[in-house]
Amino acid sequence: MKAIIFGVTGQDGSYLSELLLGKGYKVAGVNRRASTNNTERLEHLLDNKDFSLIEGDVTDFINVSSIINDQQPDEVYNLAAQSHVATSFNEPVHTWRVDAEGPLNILESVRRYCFNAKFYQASTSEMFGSSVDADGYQRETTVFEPQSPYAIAKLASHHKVRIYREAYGMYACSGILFNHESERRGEKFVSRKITKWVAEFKNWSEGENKPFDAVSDPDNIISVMHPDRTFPKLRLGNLDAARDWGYAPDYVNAMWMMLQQEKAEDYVIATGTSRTVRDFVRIAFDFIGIKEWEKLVVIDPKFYRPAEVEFLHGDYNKAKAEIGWSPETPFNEMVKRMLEYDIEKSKSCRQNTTLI
Ligand code: NAP
Ligand code: G4F
Repeated sequence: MKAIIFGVTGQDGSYLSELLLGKGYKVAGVNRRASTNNTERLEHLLDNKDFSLIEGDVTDFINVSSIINDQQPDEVYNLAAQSHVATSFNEPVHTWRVDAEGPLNILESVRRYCFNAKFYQASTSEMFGSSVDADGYQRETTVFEPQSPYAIAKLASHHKVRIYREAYGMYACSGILFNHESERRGEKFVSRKITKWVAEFKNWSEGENKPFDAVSDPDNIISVMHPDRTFPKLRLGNLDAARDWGYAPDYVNAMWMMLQQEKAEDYVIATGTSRTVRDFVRIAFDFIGIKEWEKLVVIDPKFYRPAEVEFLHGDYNKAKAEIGWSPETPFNEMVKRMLEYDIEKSKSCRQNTTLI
């Protein structure tokens, strides 16, 4: 079997590559040219004889259609996106090109040049926006009320996938994935921003022999032993937003399972548990033994969004019943893994900095 992954350099692209290679697939990943190395998450796969990288950009139809035509894949996974919701308010046109036109370029290329390939699109719980069913869940039948340029572009693609399935008879489906995080999550998403900060703070405060004063300076934490040494507080936006957070490796498994069915269908992939950003912060601080975390956090209006999705809570019963998927990794275990990874990473960065 041969798969193409658009968005291979991202969090999900790296886990999906591992999963498919483990199942004996040949994997071709499409990555954009960049002025710096963007294959950090894939370093351990670059020598695998069944793994290859092809330069490409989903906004370029000629490029995308040549890749599909040359490769003749059995499965196509589109994970490529401008995936940061806050950024989409600053770059709505770019977000539309990548997140709405990009999937159309791939769908149309598959239809013309490789009709029997199965296609997976990365749809998102952001499409629900402010909509929730009376029982407090979002599911496949919930009305969509997108609240951001990102969600609108993703919703356009979601409908296009349905049209290519219903009108042209292609095997095309969307996973409506709720938030999923990991040690490989981008550092500007709130989960990783928190675990990275908590890890760096732990290492700093231990280096300072623990005592610190977080009250006398509104923006910084001060070392009591060396008052000239400070550490910036964690700056966050809306702590009341609630998300249904799962673990990314569990979620890429669902993508693959969706393409192994007789008939293409869309599925919600979630954990069924919703927590606030405040809960995430509290649990992360708890792991390093800090209860009074409020003193270490600054609420910064810069991180509030012009329009917010306040509450996400997914019902994954259709996926459980029809494709046999359920989440496996508990929330606290996920936060622990992210923190342990960031603590080690921050230690090695400090050592390298000292060496330089
Ligand atoms: P991510 O880490 O931001 O990865 C996005 C990938 O898309 C990166 O490889 C990026 O390449 C690539 N990309 C961006 N613009 C491109 C372009 N013009 N042409 C080709 N590739 C391009 O996102 P993720 O967390 O892995 O998420 C994967 C997909 O699932 C995305 O479509 C996202 O919108 C969707 N999704 C994610 C979540 C979640 O919680 N993680 C939930 C629901 C849906 P560079 O490395 O060069 O930037
Ligand atoms: O981590 P976030 O940036 O993720 P968001 O906006 O929920 O989007 C992620 O999940 C979507 C699925 O629902 C994906 F489609 C999308 O691609 C992406 O992966 O923000 C989560 C919440 C928001 O309510 C935000 O307002 O955290 C709040 N938040 C509070 N302070 C913050 C911050 N978000 C960020 N990024 N940074 C903050 O400082």
